[in-house]
Amino acid sequence: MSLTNDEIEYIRNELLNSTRPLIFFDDDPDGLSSFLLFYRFKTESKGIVVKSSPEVSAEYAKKVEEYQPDIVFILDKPMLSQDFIDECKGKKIIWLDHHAPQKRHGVKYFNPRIHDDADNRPTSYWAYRIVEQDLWIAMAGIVGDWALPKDVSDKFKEEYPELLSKDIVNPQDALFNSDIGKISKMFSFLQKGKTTEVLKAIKILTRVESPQELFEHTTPRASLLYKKYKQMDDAYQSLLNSVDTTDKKIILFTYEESKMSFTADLSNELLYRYPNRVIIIGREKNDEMKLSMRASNFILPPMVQKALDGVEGYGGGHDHACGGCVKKKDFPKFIEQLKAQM
Ligand SMILES: [Mn+2]
Repeated sequence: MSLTNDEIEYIRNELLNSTRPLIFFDDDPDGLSSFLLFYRFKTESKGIVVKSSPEVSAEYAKKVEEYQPDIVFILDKPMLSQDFIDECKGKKIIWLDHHAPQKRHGVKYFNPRIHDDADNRPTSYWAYRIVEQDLWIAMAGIVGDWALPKDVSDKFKEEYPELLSKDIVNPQDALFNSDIGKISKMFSFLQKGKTTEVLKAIKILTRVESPQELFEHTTPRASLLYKKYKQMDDAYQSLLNSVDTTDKKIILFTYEESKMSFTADLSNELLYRYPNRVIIIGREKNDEMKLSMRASNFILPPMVQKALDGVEGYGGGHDHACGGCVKKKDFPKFIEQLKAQM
């Protein structure tokens, strides 16, 4: 069992009966999609995108104080500061997420993994189950989080065969090889860049009527979005094209701090295109390399541990996605020792 029908109905009623909801959401396609679904169901809502940190920190309590909502929703954020909750002084807060379950006081917390740890269907999936409308927006968020739950994707393929063909059965192909995947990418790229521009784009997205409008940019507002997306995509493609793929074991891409906000998009796409290699994105800072590593065909943590032998640094994480940090001077040694195990 995942989120129960009672829980889904509870959240729906709270949203429906609210008069001035304030919604904080994550700045990825899943977070944006979840917000758009809630907003379009309850247009009195106001949204605030929470960028650059997985946590809704205490500082955001000021926004609550300023806006005076009757209820606060937190969507797709893995963490919520207890100070934020305390500073909201008893205001009703509903937090819907699908990352590792957290414990907080004074918040109504909904997470499918509390009931079933294996169920990490995206927040936009649950948001769709709550509002039961705008399936195309939900799918853009779901696919963006590398998921393709059977119930909604079957329904979507039925309604929009041109956006997702029946032959596509795994999440990677949906993301990189379908038109709903392109809409998902728009959701990602439209949230990059200057905040004022991002807010404008989100505002337009709340009004777009159909995937066709967005995709074929049949209205001036959709053309504007498409233009913004295209600018970001051009920058992204030039980064992607600059990645050296001659090494058949490891794809290594390093960049200087502040230069880029495409890390996740880039590593996901490289992993999709080169499933047999280890993808390493390194960010240079002072005399260190901060690493983000991905691999589909290797279990990374033990390999990373071995590669750290005689290297100043640390690393670890999930089977197919790890993080780490090593001194620049030891970086070549780390890479050699990683390669030796492949
Ligand atoms: Mn998510």
